Formats: sequence, structure tokens, C-alpha cells
Amino acid sequence: MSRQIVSVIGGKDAEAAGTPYTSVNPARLDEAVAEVRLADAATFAAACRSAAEAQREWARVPAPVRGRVIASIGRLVEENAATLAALVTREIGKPYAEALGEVREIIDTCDFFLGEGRRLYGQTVPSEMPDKQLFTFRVPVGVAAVITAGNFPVAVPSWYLVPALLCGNAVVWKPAEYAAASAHALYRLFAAAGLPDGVLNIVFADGEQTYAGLDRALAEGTVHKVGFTGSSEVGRRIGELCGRHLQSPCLELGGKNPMVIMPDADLDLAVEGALFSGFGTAGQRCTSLGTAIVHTDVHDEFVRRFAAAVAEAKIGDPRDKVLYGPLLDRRFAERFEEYLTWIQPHHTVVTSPIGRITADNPRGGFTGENGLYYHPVIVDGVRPVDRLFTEETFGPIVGVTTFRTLEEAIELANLPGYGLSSSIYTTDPRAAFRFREGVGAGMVSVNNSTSGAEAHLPFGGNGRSGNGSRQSGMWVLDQFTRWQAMNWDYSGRLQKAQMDVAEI
Ligand code: UN1
Repeated sequence: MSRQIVSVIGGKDAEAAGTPYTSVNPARLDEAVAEVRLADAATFAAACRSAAEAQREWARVPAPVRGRVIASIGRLVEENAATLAALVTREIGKPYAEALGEVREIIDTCDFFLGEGRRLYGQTVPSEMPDKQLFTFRVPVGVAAVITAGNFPVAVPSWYLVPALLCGNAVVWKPAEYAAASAHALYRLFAAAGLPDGVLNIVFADGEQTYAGLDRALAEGTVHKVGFTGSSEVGRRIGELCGRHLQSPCLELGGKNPMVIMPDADLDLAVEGALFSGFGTAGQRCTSLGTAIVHTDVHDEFVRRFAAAVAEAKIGDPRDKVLYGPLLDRRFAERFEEYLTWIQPHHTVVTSPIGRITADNPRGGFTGENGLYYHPVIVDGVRPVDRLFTEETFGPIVGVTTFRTLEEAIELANLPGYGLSSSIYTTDPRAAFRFREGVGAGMVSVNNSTSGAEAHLPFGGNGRSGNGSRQSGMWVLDQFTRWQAMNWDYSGRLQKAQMDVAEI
């Protein structure tokens, strides 16, 4: 049965007008999950105006009380974890165990931020003058416009929503259309936790209408922070738009995440890590493994074991225990087919067959069941000049290349210009630390996969992966609050900074 979904602005369902859009189950393309009405730019801008109004009251609610609302959100999400995860599995094809992990990430985020309601510390700062005290306060930014991708339809949005709300902001959230039902279900849990109407709004809209609506809201001064998770290409557009309005967004973009495998690495562990980060979530994480950079001494053995592990892995119905299910949506499947054309004659495709899994091109006994299923691909012999080496593919394909020295491995790891996640497998701590120092990524794993960040560590990237902003943990507070400085003079006379201490 499919749901009818509309935007919710100021606590009320928006008019059922708007462009119809159907979110479908990518594992069974004939099954509609939700019938959505997509709003236009004017509606997006109206939502921002309404949020700006609601924000004033919300900011006056004491932060510890806001923290209690965050605690209720965490509780409600926990109580509804199985249902929410099942919906995520049905709508985007994420294996159920992973979907449940994604829901867990929301709970972890709430756990962290409910306590922040009782901290949200400012500072007392000494003055250069007597009888004067300086202070700093964190103040909410105002309204955050949050635009999120559908590969993590509930966890990644919560990384923005939870801290933004805790800090006293209102939010207008524009989720990915193809994950509309999951987003709407999460919205309802947030709303049920006691958020006043209008503090959190959800607007379903396509990319162009969102962009135009955002432009208008930024001009009207009703959006004060943009959070965007998605492709580097769209991130650049959003960054330009925000820059025109003198704003600096929080951008969490793509990755071409390297995994360096040193000659002393535990190869079985490295293969397990490569399998999970290369093919888990069908390679559709921003932290997914892009290229395995393998020392020449262990290259053949690594590739042999990696190919064997991939051949054994189960791909199929995401409700079962599988490595991965279908791709997220038709759009992603089409793009993935294009990425397959990047395979060059000088490459060795280690796995076979490739392409969509169908009755004519099955994987063992699995025929794809009318879903967007694709064979996993390992491509050996990838060189820095290849598109496969430099561009994010967002699908189940991993490139392999070789190196001789650690310096060379670090150079290869940095070459694509992304800088989100990275990993090294080694038993030598010197190599691990040298890699950390040299790699340009915001996140470094040692003897672990490129995926699987925890909810209280800074998450974010550099270069083509983002503008250096960080999410998660206390670091994200700098995205959703601004520092206000205060000075209080109790001397009873006009003391002049710089001038009254000039006699030294
Ligand atoms: C993303 O794909 O946008 O570290 C985020 C990870 C997950 C989050 C991925 N916790 O892989």
C-alpha cells in the first residue's frame, strides 16, 4: 500500500496541489511506496518565513528543556526503530541490518545532544581593563535549510536536525524525493516528541524549485544556514548561491575514498574492510571505498582474495541477510550504467559478469526480481589518468592500483582531489601516522574500512568533498550557533580598550 505525502509547514499539511511524484521500491519497481506532492519555490520560501517566525519562541525555550525534547525524539525513534528501518529498506533498498544501524545512528546523535542542552557552554574571558568582564555566548543562527540525500534518508538528516534544534534554531528540511516516505516518518517522530509547530518543517520539492526557493529565502533573510549533503556538483551550486548571500553553508559532498594496503597488512582483515566499504550499501555511501591502493608485493594475493570474497557475497532482497540490495533509485542506476562505460581496455575486470542482474544476466540463481540490482565490479590496473580513478561512482565498483613506497601511496590517495574518508591497513604504527599526516582526508581509519563513522566524531571533508565544515559531536555546534561577545564594565567610568592601557 502506498502513502499519500505532502509537505508540512507550520505544523499543517500543505495543500495537496503540486507536482505528483511516486517513490518506488527499488527492489520491486512495480511497488509504489509513496505518492508525493512536490512543492514549488514559493512554497519553499513560505516555509522559511514561517520557520523564522516560530524560531523566535523556540530560541527562548531554555536549552536544557530543548535537550529534553531531543531526549524524547531519541526515545520515540528507539521505540519505532524496527518500523522505521523496515520502511527505509522498502523505500531505498538498504539491507535491513544496515537500515537498523542507520536508525541507531539517530539515537546515538540524540544521546549526545540531549546532554549538550545542559552545556552549550560560553566562556568568561579576562578584560585588559580593571572592573570589566568579558563573556562569550553561543546564539542560534536562526533558520537552517537542510537539504539531504536519500542514501542515508534518516541518519544523515538527523545529524543536522538534532543539533540545529537543540541550539534553538528552526529548520526547513528538504529530503530526497525518492526517500520521501522515510523522511516523512522521521518528521512525524520529531513532531510527536513535542516540538512546537513550525519549528521543524518538511518540504518535498525537486532540485530546481528548491534552489529557486532557497535563493528567494536567502534574499528575504529567512534562512541563516544551509546544510547540504549530496554530490560535489550540486554542492558547488549551493556554495555559490550561499556565497552571493554572504553565507557559508555546511557542505558534505562526495568522496573517492582510498584504502592503502601495506605489505605488512593483515590481508584477510583488509579484504573484509574492502568488501564492506566498497560494496556495502551497494557502494552508495559518501564514505564508500573508491580505489584500493595496494603494495605491489601483496597485490596479486589481495586481488585474489578480494575477488573470491566478492564472488561469495550474497546480493539480493534487502529484507534478507545480504551484502547489498538494489541501487537507490532509477536515476542512480542509469548513472551507474554510465560509470561502467569508464572501464578502459587496459583495465582487468576481475569479476564477471557485469551490469544489471536480470534473468539473462543472473548472479547464480538470482535474477534480479524486477529490481535495480547490479553485479559487483572490481577493476584492476586503474591509473591516475582514468576517470575511474578520479571520479566518484556511487555504486558497486572498486578500482585497484599499486604502489611501491608509502609516499607514492599517499600521493595516489590524494590525487583525485576529494578528501572525505581514507584508510590504511598496516601493522606498522609509523606508517599509520605518516599516512594520517600526509592524507588530505577529513577522516582516517587504521585497519578499518573507510565507512562507518561514529556519531560523536567530527564528520566531513576537504577539497571536492566539502568546504571544511564538520558535522557530528560538539564540532557541529559551530555550524548552528554563532559566537556573541559581551563586555560588562562595572568601573563606573568610560574605559577605552587599547587607549587606557597605552602607558606600558
Ligand atoms: C553518507 O554517505 O552521506 O560513515 C554518510 C558512514 C556513515 C555515514 C555515511 N555513518 O559511512
